[in-house]
Amino acid sequence: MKYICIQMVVSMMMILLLSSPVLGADEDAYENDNSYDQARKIIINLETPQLHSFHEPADQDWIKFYGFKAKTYAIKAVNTGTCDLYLELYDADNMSKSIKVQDNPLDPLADEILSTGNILQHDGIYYVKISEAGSFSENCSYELTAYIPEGASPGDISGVVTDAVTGNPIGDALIVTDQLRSDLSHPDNGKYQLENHPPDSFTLTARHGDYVIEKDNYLSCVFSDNLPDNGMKEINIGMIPLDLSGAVLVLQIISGAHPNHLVSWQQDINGDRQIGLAEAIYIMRNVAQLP
Ligand SMILES: [Ca+2]
Ligand SMILES: [Ca+2]
Ligand SMILES: [Ca+2]
Repeated sequence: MKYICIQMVVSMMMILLLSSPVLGADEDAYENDNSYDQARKIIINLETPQLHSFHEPADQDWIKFYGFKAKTYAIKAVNTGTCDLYLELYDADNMSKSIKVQDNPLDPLADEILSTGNILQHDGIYYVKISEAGSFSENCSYELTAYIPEGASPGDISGVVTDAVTGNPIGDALIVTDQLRSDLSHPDNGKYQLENHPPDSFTLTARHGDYVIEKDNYLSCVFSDNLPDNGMKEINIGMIPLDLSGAVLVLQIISGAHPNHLVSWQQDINGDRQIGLAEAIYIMRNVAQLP
């Protein structure tokens, strides 16, 4: 009896399966996702694309992600069929109108990349609606990815910080750049390293002193330079001490008695791109503790 019951259940399941409506072959795995509240998440920076299609004229595909303010995201739809892809970005805070539309005006079959640029006004959920512009195409499929576009490859900036008078390494010199990278030079050898520094132009500042009472021991230096893509930049820094030896060094440089190739103009304090009387007077005032 038991055996017969099981057999009947199996037979009924077979009948149900065979009589179920067959899903359209081109309906993608993310259906139903025809409105924002049915949107599927997309994983940022995942290389494997989501495979989507438009299986009927009314099909819309919605995805969502959590975006950070001022961060740039790219939503890329690669056209693997024959439809005109149309992308719209929505902010969950106001779904009445899209905040950006992406649709190549020249080529209906173009891949579309919607970049958020700097339009994300706050941290939060953002939606992207992908639909077909124009009339329905039978063969409509596309591959979808979302990623944070990275610029050119970072590089490294490194060097040694020394005392321009004695040539001895200086430890604990503070090296910072306007790209928000920093290091303190090594006490033993004066070396500093800024790893994975963003490429292109940067401004590096070196200073040394008592960081608690904000008293400088050396003239601070400012270097502006360009870091090539994936490149390396060596910047060795000879710092001029804010004491009599530094004042004498500057006077020697002015008189030509000291090669100034070790001391770059980046330490100038009055912006004339050279080490001169202004710097000597500045140091002397410092030594004499004059305002
Ligand atoms: Ca779809
Ligand atoms: Ca859909
Ligand atoms: Ca298009």
